[in-house]
Amino acid sequence: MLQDQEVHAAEMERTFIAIKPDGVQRGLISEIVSRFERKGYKLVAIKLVVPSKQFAEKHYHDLKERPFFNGLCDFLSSGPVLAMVWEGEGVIKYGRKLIGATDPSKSEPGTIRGDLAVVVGRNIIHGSDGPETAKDEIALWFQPKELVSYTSNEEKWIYGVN
Ligand code: IDP
Ligand code: MG
Repeated sequence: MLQDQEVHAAEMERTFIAIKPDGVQRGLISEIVSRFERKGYKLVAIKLVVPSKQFAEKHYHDLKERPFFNGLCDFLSSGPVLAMVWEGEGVIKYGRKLIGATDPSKSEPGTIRGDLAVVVGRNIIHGSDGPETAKDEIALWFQPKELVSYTSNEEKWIYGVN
């Protein structure tokens, strides 16, 4: 039979979250990081990078037929992006909830985009939309050795597991 800790570990998932150049330039890093941190998710990787246009095109490859693709990739590669991996139970789906709808004019108040952004082309943050994308995006942005596995002292209080 699985021990509590093993069940807990098996349920852990990781998602790729990035603060786009507009969020970085607007000084919103600490505000955004703190929302994930205070929720109880665990930061396992973080770095500030200026992606090349080619890299941005890889990241957004599934949108290449969309009319805004070129402008979007120009924008993502226009300045520093804060790339992160966050870990926690249900973090992929709930991370998207914290972020809010793609178009900030439709995002609920209380969400990151709802509270901090106005237009879809400058919606300050990216989050993986499912387990497969999360896996692909983490592998695109980070080398395995950049992902830090550790036990947070808070976990037993967040999950109630000894
Ligand atoms: P998501 O970021 O909420 O997952 P996607 O549909 O994957 O939304 O689109 C990726 C990004 O492309 C959005 O975050 C936004 O910056 C941009 N985008 C999406 N739709 C439009 C649009 O209609 N006009 C301009 N930019 C858009
Ligand atoms: Mg998306």
